Amino acid sequence: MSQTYLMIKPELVADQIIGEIVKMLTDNRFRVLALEMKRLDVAQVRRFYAEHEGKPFYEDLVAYITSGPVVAVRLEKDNAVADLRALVGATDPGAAAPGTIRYLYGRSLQNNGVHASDSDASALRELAIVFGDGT
Ligand code: FUP
Repeated sequence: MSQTYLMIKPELVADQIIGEIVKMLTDNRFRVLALEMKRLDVAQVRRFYAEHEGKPFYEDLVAYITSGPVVAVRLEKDNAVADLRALVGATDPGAAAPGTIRYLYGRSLQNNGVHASDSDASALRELAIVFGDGT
């Protein structure tokens, strides 16, 4: 079993598209180990997206993710990272495969609905930033 991190971004939380996504996760045999609605602060989000620091979209991305509460989800499954990336779909919703979360609920490259960790190392790092080291 491995863990990964899914984050429902502010525009979907504002529109209350939460249950639909959690159902897709459990229907696909992910176990929800922790789930919390929270407002992330700027320092947390800057660390979270540190790999993108300096890119043209970075400041807008940080402002957007801190603009309202997110729903943070700690998930467990065999092959969790790759399976979640497949369920989430491509970064740009316009390129996401039909049936994926971003295809269904993403609106634009920036407002693409959800975040999913891209490696086991990223998952551990991101889970620690958002949840701390506990469960
Ligand atoms: P992903 O791993 O699919 O979340 O994608 P990236 O790490 O490449 O991008 C992180 C976030 O930056 C995306 F969710 C959306 C945002 N982004 C932009 O706003 N503009 C870009 O050109 C690329 C990414």
